Amino acid sequence: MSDQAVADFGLIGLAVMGQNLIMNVADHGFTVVAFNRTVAKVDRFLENEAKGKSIVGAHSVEEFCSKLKKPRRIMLLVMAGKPVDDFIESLLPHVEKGDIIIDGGNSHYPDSNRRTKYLAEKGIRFVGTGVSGGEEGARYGPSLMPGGNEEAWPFIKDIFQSVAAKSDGEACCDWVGDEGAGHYVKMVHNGIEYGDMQLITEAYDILKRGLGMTPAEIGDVFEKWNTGVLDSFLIEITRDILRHNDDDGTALLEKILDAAGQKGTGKWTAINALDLGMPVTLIGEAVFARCLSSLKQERIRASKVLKGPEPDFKGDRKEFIDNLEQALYASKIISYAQGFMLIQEAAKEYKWKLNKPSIALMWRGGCIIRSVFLKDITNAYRTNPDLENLLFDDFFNKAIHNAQAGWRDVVSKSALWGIPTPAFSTALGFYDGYRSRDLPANLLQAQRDYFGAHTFKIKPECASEKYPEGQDIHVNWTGRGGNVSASTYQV
Ligand code: NBP
Repeated sequence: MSDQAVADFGLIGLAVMGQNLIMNVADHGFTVVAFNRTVAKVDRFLENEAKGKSIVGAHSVEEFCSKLKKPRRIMLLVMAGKPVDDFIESLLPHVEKGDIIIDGGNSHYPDSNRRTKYLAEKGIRFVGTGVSGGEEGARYGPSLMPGGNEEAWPFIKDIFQSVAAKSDGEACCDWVGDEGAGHYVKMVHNGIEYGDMQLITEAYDILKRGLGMTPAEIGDVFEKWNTGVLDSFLIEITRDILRHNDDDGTALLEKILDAAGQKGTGKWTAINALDLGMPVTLIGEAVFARCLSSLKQERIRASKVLKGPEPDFKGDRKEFIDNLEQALYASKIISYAQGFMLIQEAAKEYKWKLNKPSIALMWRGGCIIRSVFLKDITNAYRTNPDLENLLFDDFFNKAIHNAQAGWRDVVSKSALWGIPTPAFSTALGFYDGYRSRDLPANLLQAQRDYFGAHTFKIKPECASEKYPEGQDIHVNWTGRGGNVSASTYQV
């Protein structure tokens, strides 16, 4: 090993995430070598933020690699997409078999599947890791969700678990699974984040339009909620946002244009749910709610011509606010249950061994969806790692039953008042569908067979010689069609 090889860890990408993560790694006793495409940023970083820390710089990829102990542990924190592939290509001439390349950007999991295979063919161990928690997380403890080539894990576990956030003394980082599993789990995390945020905005809207409360009053409600079952980072920041006044003494929130942006991870989750045929309805609604919000000009025109009811609150306000807390809690349980249904299906479809208690633990601290609630999910999956659905766990089963009356009150009143609650409503719709032994899909099957000869199966208890159990049956509903059935299709 060259005597230049002083660094335990190398990081490429000196933007906000990279700089903060380097300092976090250095604070935990590791020597880090830093590199960036725009090389001038390396010296600037060394002379400022990195000064006095066990951080060295490199001015070329070759120098960067020569400063790393073997096996080299190299992390990329650059813009997702082509820059990751470009850096991998530029590293290849300077790394050797057994070295580890980690992509910590927000990469789409199929890219990580591809990179794991591509680099394994060259003897390089690839890791695609989800990193959550933004700037502060990177600096003081992110949630880390690594997946890829498992042979890399023993070599990076120590560093990753040292720098990750801790929850009750446990690191919010564990091995997720093969190929792009780490980035997949990060994608679902982001989807759930979309859902949590949408639910919070609906609660705010109901308090504002339904009960006529001011931002400061709503802030007090969120403060109280943050001491109970909803205790979480997103409830906490919402409280602070509601209390943030502009120079004129009014809430800045009410001046912000109501047109939401998105970067795509919620959409990826919803698309994947459709691909896998999983009813992840709440994340889907959360994405569509952002799309609807962005049609601002069209909504202004519609508001002038499309009539609806006005909120007309009667009754006990405190009781209704408690019901709203329950509606938020119950909907959140549904959203996480749906998220884990998706993860479970992905594990089957992509043949990944995904560890559900570890995933819940990784989300408990450091990341945007961190909450007390995730401790209960971790407990549920630790008690029974093969739990079919979160709603079958005793704790969540009781919780959803207790919350139900309040949840139904909120959804029905909002509908009567004309206040949109796509996430609350879809959660309740899912709950009622999931707990229905019989759904009207029999009629759907009959319709499909009527117009397209798509066939149906008979209920086992109604099977007969004419309609044998398990067979694809086509009926000539009109007496005019033929007896040929179409090939069936599945989601
Ligand atoms: P950015 O996503 O803004 O990326 C900036 C870095 O990418 C710089 O080092 C830049 O080099 C490099 N880069 C770019 Br831009 N184009 C490049 C190219 N064509 N070739 C090589 N390098 C290129 O930085 P960030 O916000 O720190 O995020 C880093 C990664 O972490 C991203 O994938 C992001 O999605 C993910 N992430 C971000 C957050 C967050 O809160 N910001 C949270 C979690 C994950 P340059 O200096 O030469 O321009």
